[in-house]
Amino acid sequence: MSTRTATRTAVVTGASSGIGAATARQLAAAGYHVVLTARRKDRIEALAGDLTDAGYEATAHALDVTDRAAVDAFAASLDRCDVLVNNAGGAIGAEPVATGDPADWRTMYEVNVIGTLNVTQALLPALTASGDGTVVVLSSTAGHSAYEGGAGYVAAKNGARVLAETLRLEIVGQPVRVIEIAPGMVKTEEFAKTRFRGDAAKAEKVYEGVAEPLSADDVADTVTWAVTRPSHVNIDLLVVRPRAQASNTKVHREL
Ligand code: 8X3
Repeated sequence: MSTRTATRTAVVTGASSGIGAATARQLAAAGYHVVLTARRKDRIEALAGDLTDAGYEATAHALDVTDRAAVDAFAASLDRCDVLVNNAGGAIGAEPVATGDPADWRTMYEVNVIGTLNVTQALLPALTASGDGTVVVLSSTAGHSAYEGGAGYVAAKNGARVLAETLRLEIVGQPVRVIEIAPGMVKTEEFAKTRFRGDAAKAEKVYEGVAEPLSADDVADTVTWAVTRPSHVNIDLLVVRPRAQASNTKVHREL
């Protein structure tokens, strides 16, 4: 049981599962007081409880990042914020441009871009006031190159990428780092299932024959590494893929 007393606070969005949950666990272990946010209150409360039982500092706050009033109220409730990990996001659908549903595109833009914008805007004053703040944007390799069937998600992740890149330009000189982590193929319990609207067989196909897709912990490890570099070191962009994936469209499958 750890007896450490955390002073620095890290907010993680989308902390109910996958990369967000793994990042919350790793940042807690790295000595941060983690504030877990997600829509699913039961999940983040359970994880915060586990972390507290393990001797770490963790609290849960139910939050929909697309609800600006709720985001503002959340920001006002925090005593401090040193690190913000914008992880909430995801893909819906894999239809080609010709047939993709505009409603899916809109939803993806809302959560991946506007959600990141909402939370970043709301917490930027606290991050700056900390004197040593860090904003992390979990984008995706999809934010760096297109692939067939990916356009809606690719467009949204490009939006998140550009938000990070632009913010870094705009706040240079202020004590806040802006880090983009762009993961490739990560096998989590929910990403592909959500994308394929609950179709487990389609979701499983994404990883078919791939020896070792990245795990949520592999990505959380890169987030934690980037965040825990000395304050003057800004990891602008970290792209991480499994060895079996050379590009979004070039994947080695042992079938
Ligand atoms: C997930 C990567 O290849 O499914 O962000 O778009 S991919």
